[in-house]
Amino acid sequence: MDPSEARRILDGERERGLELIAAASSLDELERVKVSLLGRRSPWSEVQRSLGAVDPEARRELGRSSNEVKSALEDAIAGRRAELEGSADDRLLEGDRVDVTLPGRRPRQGSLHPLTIVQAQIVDVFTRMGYRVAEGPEIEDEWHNFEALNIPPDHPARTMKDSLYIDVPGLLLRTETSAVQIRTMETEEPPVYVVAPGRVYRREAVDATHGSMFQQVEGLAVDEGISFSDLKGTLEAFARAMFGPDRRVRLHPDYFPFVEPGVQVAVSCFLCDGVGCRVCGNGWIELLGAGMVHPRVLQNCGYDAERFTGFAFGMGVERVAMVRYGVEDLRLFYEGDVRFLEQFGGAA
Ligand code: 2NL
Repeated sequence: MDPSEARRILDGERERGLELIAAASSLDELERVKVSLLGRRSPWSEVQRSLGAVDPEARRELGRSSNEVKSALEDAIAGRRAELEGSADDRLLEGDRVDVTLPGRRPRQGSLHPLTIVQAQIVDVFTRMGYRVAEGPEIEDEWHNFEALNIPPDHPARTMKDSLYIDVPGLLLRTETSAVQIRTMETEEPPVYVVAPGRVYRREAVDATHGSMFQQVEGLAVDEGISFSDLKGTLEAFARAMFGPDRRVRLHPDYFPFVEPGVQVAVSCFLCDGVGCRVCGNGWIELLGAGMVHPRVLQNCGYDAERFTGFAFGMGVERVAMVRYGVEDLRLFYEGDVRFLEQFGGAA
């Protein structure tokens, strides 16, 4: 190769090379540019290889120029690489950027279960009247669940058909929270004013208004001089606190082994005020059972039934909640469907 031809190539490669390097827009592209400028098949390598045939005087001159071109290109490549690496970092940082001034995402707010709300409201009405809350075991013995409550051994409620017994003889899942109140009377002297909220279990076919478990609030007042009118006044106060100040209470005779007399309690409908509507039918909503505590129950707990009298009542929390919220199928309370549950809001 003619030395002047070689010089022309070196000058051209330097100029072309610096342009290509500056224009490289990625590290990959820069690598390709480097190979095309200084690789084995590059014009610069060709000049390098031709040096051997050039006479010594010119070779020294040309060799120096060739090395200069090489280091100029290498410097430019190193400079551009540093730029490209820097902007790759910048892009990464930009992509990961967090705007700390954005408002946060609110976590979804939970709410109390409607039955929890209603149970608390029922219990509240009575604690404000001076009642205390009593709790007890869900697995009971036959004495507290039946015998003490004047439910004799041959009573149909005691059969396997109606109650849920467990493997241990004589023990069963409590069928009403009365058992808790029996325990209270066994351990405390009158006066006794307690409410017993809790789960109770029965062997029942599951349908829109029945399940094998439901929640109950029972109440018990035993003192000197407690009369049936105290029961009625208490139930009226309860109905008004739960369903509004204009509510009236209606009592029908009913039978429970643990009370005498026993009554079925209905409240005037809070939607139609007792006229009759789709919800109540005839203007009255049957809500609970109650009565004067049977003297034998008081005696079973060691109380002097000549001196003390009392009343008791029991209601299903599901029943109260269904009436209160107009829910027509009790199973909705147990399916855990958030679309149903979130309608009751109360984060009390
Ligand atoms: C209902 C009816 C009732 C009682 C529960 C009771 C408790 C004791 C003594 C006497 Cl310790 N009675 N409880 C009385 C009458 C009715 O419940 O329909 N419950 C869901």
